[in-house]
Amino acid sequence: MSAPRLSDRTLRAARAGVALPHYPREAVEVGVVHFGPGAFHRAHQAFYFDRLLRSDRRWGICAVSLRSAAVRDALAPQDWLYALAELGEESRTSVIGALREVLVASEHASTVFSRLESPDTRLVTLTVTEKGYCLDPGARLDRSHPEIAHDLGSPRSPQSAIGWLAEGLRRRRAQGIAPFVVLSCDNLPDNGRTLQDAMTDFASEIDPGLAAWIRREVAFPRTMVDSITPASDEPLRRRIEEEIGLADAWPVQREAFTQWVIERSPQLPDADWESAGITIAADVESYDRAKLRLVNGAHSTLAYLGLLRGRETVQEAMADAPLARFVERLMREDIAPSVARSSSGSPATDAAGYIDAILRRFRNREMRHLLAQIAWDGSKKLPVRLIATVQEALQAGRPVGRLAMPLAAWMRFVARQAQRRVPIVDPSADRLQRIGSACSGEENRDVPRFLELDSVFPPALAAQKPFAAAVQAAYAALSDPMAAVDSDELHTRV
Ligand code: CS2
Repeated sequence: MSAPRLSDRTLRAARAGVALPHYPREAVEVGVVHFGPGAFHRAHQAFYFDRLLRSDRRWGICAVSLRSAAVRDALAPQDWLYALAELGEESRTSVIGALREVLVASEHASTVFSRLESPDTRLVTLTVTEKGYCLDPGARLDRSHPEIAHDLGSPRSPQSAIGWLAEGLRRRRAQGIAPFVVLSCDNLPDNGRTLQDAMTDFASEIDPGLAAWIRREVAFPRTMVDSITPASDEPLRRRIEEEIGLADAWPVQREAFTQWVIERSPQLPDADWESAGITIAADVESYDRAKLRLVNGAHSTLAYLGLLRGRETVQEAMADAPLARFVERLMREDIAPSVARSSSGSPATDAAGYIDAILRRFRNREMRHLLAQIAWDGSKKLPVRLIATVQEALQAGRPVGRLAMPLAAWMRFVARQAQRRVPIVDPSADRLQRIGSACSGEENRDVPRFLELDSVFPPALAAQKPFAAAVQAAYAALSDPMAAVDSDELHTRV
């Protein structure tokens, strides 16, 4: 017989050893509206709000999914409860109670608006992935993006996260309600400013007064979020059912390590953020630079090179000794010099120690993190994770041969997917499919086609001969991916 379903009613029957919400859930108020209730939000921000709720009941979450009903349908019968497995040397499982509701925006627009308008809503947080910001290559709003074009035409019935935020803010302003604080929790450099720019670009098209008000009154503190969150799978569901003795349709898992840094801002509501484990810092820049370039840059490198070398998970890629050595050298010799030094106690002050910790995290044996998950959306991830580092290296006169390897590996990966007719998960999938299908394996024909993608490679970079030559050399070497990462000569040549 299968276990009873997790819910407020059955929670008391959970097995001993599982951490349960230590607060009366019925007293929890909604103080946060969150866009994008995927696994990362539920494993990360919701975990921190769950901790805050132990002593402050204002921080319940109304989670909004723009279109998909999957999370809502899985969690509704569970009173929005779900299990979080933290995986490491000492794994632990807890039940998170911070979600108060999950709304599907396209079905319940008026409820979403009433949450956005409520003075109790003090924070709006977002995890909508890089592509959810609808940005152009210059990191400004892409007005030709179909959802943005729709929302500019019908701003009262939005489809994009930007459109929802703008309409929520417009309504608050019209009613004289102070704005909420907006926290972007996606892996974008200067995510707060980037979102604020996109919001003002949007608002200036529909109402310049609103745009000026957003600039002046709405705080968009910068954040850095970090915790490796493999997608939920059937073994996790089974494991959780066994551990807690209750069935959970959609538990989540992440590594035990987790970090959330939020920029200090006078508008940030008063709360005991630090006791929940959140770091409030004046300088988030050095944190997010180090995190995006080292954690995410190395992750994408492992993904593309690992997949070409027949590996399936991060753990397998790290057990592939030449590949692990390559990634370590890339981090220490090529990326670390571009990670700003700071006096604020951020990880950047100790790049070597930070890298040691990342390598340990990648080797976490309790996790099964698919390289294919990291490989998604490469056209949006590479500019932030690796290309910015390449540009700085070239400016500083450092070699870029090693940094060119993951870029060339991405090209080979795209070509392989296209030629095997495996769908490419990427907002530029159609274009990548066309380029990939036309690839012949010859570096001087294939690489220039990819370098023409100006949303990935800034034209001024693509035009630099040493850069194009380094990518071509790496691409040629990757005709034999097993030998490629061992060839040292390649990596030092510019
Ligand atoms: C990963 C990230 O899927 C990916 O692209 O690189 O999700 C990574 O696990 C997190 O940013 C770690 O904080």
